[in-house]
Amino acid sequence: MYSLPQLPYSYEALEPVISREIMRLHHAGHHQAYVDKLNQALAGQPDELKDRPLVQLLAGIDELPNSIRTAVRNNGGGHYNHSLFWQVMSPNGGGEPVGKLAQAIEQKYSSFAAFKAQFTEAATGLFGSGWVWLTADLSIETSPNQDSPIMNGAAEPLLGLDVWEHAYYLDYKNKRADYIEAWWDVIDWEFVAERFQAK
Ligand code: MN3
Repeated sequence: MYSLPQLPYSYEALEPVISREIMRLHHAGHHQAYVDKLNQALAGQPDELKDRPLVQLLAGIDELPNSIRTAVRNNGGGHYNHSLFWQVMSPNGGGEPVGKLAQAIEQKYSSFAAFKAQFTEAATGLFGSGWVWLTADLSIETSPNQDSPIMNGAAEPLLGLDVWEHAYYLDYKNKRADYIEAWWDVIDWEFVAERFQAK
């Protein structure tokens, strides 16, 4: 059985970038619902599927039984994506990465500012609901709905940004670009760098 992970900070910790109200609804409401529906989908399935680690469950999404494939895609994806999203943010976040991650980003994008501009463009341009990712090989990718790079068999992403309206609408209304711009102030680059160096 999957369960809702605790946030590594309080609901109000990311204010003013993300309000207490959004964090509470997003974590205790939306994320909890993904966990509950994932558990419902797996109930009655063989132990092999129930016991399979989430990353492997999602990597093998196309081989799952028809009857649960869409539910696991949406809700297992939602659980995985949000579990990462909470961790890539911190009340002490912001600034720029340092060390090997900083060097690698500069090598690939020429500067952190250029990387930030490209990531922001992908996030503002994504139509509808979805996510923007910094993948393990430092590419910028988007995915619709609750899809995740690991569903294509790729390595786990380093960083993800939720651009579903539920992530910002209460605070920013239709101004997605303002949410994205503010979000850079809460990115936990230390956490992202640890993921980068652990791969
Ligand atoms: Mn969300």
